Amino acid sequence: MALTLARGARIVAATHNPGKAKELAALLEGRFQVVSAGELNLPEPDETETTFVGNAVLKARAAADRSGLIALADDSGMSVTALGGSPGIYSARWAGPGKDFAVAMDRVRERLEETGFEDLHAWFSCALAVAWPNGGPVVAVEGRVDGTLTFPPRGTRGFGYDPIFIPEGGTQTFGEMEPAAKDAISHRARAFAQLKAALFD
Ligand code: ITT
Repeated sequence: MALTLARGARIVAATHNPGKAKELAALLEGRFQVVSAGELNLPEPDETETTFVGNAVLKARAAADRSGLIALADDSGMSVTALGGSPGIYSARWAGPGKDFAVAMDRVRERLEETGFEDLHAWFSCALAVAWPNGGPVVAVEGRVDGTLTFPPRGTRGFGYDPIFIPEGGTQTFGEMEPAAKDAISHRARAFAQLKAALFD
């Protein structure tokens, strides 16, 4: 039997990041009954894997087995070409324990300054994983959006590194764009489209 995620299913969104949770809720568009990891008091597992997909699977697996519900997890980040792909899977960690993204964005700027700002190309990646409880199956997909970095940061919308990232073909940063405009092209939306094609009835 094909694996499907039926309309109306009760699922847990396995994220503790409010910015992500908001975007995931918009993408899910009322299709499922979504409870958050916070509402269920689920612990945040250590992200010990070395890829976005690995960490998304780890988070979905942990939440599904803890909650007994189908779990959707997101592991994402921004990679900078001139920095050899950093911060990548360490994107959240560059903001430090206070989760201060002004600090993280400044760290990116400082590291780029050392390279003479010659190459400002960057991309966002998003891996989404759905895991069924009790050691059940897991499905993972990955989406990406390329763009250019700009300093100083611009815009107060979105979250994380959005104020320094201009998607390819655009002029505004993700931090300046309407949420719906970001949702139309983002790494998260692109991963989500694949999940939809693979699993939704
Ligand atoms: P959970 O693990 O609880 O979901 P987290 O914030 O720790 O939350 P990640 O380990 O996946 O999640 O870290 C991803 C980081 O990458 C996130 O904190 C953002 O700073 C950044 N990021 C991911 N998607 C982004 C987006 O759409 N816009 C801006 N920054 C983004």
